[in-house]
Amino acid sequence: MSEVNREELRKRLEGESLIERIGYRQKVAILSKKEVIAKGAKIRRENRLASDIEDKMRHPQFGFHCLHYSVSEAAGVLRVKIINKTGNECTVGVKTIDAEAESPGDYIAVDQVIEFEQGTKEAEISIVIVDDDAWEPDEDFFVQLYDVGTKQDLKGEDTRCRVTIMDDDRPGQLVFSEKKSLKHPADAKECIVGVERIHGCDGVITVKYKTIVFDRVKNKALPDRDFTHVEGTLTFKHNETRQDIIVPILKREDEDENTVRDEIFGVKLFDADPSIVKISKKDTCIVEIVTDAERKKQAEALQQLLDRINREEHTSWG
Ligand SMILES: [Ca+2]
Ligand SMILES: [Ca+2]
Ligand SMILES: [Ca+2]
Repeated sequence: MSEVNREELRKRLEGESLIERIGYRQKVAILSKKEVIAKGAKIRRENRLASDIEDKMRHPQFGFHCLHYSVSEAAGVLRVKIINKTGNECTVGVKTIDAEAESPGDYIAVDQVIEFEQGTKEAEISIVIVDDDAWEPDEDFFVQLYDVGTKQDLKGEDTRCRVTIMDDDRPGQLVFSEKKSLKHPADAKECIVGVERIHGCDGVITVKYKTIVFDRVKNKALPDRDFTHVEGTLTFKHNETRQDIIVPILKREDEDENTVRDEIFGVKLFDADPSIVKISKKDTCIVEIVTDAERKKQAEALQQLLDRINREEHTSWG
């Protein structure tokens, strides 16, 4: 649903009383400043009761007890109370209306007729709230009373009730495993750039990556000469906390055993999805292709030793 449609829907559902609505909205803005709630927490909260509004704003016969509930995603079921003000034998229809929260992804829609017996002043309906692992903003749906005969919505400020579903999932943040620059030995063919998902691992998230050339750097590494350009999308499944980007490193054509390699390029992360997933301020990992001097020395020493053994064998047996 587009933002405009949502806004229109909300206007229709929140009724005509502009002054009341502004006051209420400010209150709700404070209340619904996205609260951090523990995963799996069962929260059911009544934010605003029908008794808070003036009598003349209410329907004479039927109404909700509470006009705005907040419920955590993991609450399982929300029970919504409907009042039969006269206590007479009568019927009323009650149905849910999607807004940002939609049935059946976020909750299970209800449309039923409630039959009050003589003297019964209250009834409850149960609405199932659907839990998942995906991050979402806090989302609303509405519950509406209607006339069973005409199917028309009942008039009055207490004949619709708003339900806010509070999300409890943390998709996490993305950082490179290597906090400084990654020194990659030139003779190792694959450079592995690790990406860690921290502070939460709920739901599936993705992030794009690509290698980049540092144009203004003197010893910049170039694609097809020093490394192979790669780009793509990393997908972290639910509970997955690490993914690797693999960049093929090339042997330079002009390279011989005296060449000392020292070139740099970058691997950049961008466009995380959902966009609430933060990428570390350091969104580019610097890779330094280096000749491993220590390893080279060891290899040379080993070669000298082998040569000597060879020579000695020749002397002894030759
Ligand atoms: Ca949901
Ligand atoms: Ca959840
Ligand atoms: Ca969720």
